[in-house]
Amino acid sequence: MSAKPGGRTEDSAHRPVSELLADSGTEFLVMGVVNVTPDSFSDGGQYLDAELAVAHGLKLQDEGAAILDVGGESTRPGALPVPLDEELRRIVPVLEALAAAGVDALLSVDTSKAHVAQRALQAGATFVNDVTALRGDPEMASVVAAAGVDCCLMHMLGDPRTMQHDPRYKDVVDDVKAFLEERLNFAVSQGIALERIVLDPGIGFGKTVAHNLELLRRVDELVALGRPILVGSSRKSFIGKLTRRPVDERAAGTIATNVLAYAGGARIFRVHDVAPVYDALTVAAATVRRRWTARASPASSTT
Ligand code: HH2
Repeated sequence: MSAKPGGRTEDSAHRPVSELLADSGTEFLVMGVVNVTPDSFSDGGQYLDAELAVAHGLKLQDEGAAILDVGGESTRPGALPVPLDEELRRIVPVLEALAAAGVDALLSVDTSKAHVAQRALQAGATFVNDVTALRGDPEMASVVAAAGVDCCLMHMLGDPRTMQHDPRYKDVVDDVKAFLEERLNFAVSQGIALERIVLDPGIGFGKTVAHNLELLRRVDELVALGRPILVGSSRKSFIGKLTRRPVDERAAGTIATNVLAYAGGARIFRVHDVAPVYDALTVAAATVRRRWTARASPASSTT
């Protein structure tokens, strides 16, 4: 298992993700998506078997993922909630096996249920990715605070059943920013350390194509909140609407959104196609930061 720049070292499991970012040398982290679900919008059913999910996670790590985000409940528009036991049955064995395999990547659990988060933390996760930003379960904030782990607070308008029904904002960036600021203050008031918090505009969660593009174009305004911004645009339907590509042919569109968001100051990128996004961000980061590490290339070339 090779650790790429941005991956965690042996004792880094409990270091804040913001520290890992600062030490990454590239100032970006790629979060690889491991969906253990039958119905996720882009890869539903592909990794429902725990062994396949683990193999997929290991592959994503080798491709450059510094965080592996393991989820057992789809949040696609119209998705129905998954019972607690079923969500546990899907994700706990996968997290345990990844931890037992000694992965360098941080393990993240994509859940809005406090009990699932708690079990995931016992199984080796150190990052709670809660798309409800601590609103879905009243116990979630105290689970994250007590464990002293990282969490991601994401903006969503409504819930997955209703969020794409005519979403409206006064100004989408101002509204999302105000929401994230309020959630950030709430999380800190509940005892979650500021340096453990990552914020996410929730691309595709109650947003039109125009809303998503506006958020990507003005991501610097969210960066001004002072916390690392995570962007989860990977393969989402606005990319399909712009390119007319089916869900498994949206890597190029995904790269465009991530590189632009990186240039605007976003730092964590949740993606399905880790290898091409990692390469694109490596080149983007070298360009923006004027610093890079040259690696031996398979075929030497001077161009
Ligand atoms: N998007 C999805 C799920 N979790 N978490 C964060 N923080 N940000 C996101 O944008 C985000 C997320 C949806 O993508 P996916 O997991 O591929 O699909 P599904 O929810 O259908 O499983």
